[in-house]
Amino acid sequence: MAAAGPLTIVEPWVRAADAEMTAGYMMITNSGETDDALVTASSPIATVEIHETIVENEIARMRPIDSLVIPAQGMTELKPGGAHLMFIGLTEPLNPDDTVEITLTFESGAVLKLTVPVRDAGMMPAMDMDHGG
Ligand SMILES: [Cu+2]
Repeated sequence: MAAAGPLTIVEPWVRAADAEMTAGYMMITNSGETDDALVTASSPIATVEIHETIVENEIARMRPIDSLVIPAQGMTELKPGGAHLMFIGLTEPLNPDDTVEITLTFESGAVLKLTVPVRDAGMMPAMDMDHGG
């Protein structure tokens, strides 16, 4: 678990993948009195974007967003089917029990460096990863 000021990262994980792209998930809690927002995510192993999932005509699509608000006295969950970190152009395969270094930067200036475990997607509920291609 990593924390900076009022921000705490809970149960982060990255989906195992052979190549190309994958996604990362976590809960971010904010015990402070003011809203904050995740504005940048980076990793040595890929380009990282912040994505949200929107449903149009009953089809789920993902798109990059500039920031993800973490409300004061609240929390935001990045989860399959919702907001997530998108890892694009993986430089190496990710296997269960590997770890991924992730740096998160927030609007407040807070920076969190995480070492995140890789988990097998088969252990998680099924979900289509449709990026529209
Ligand atoms: Cu995505």
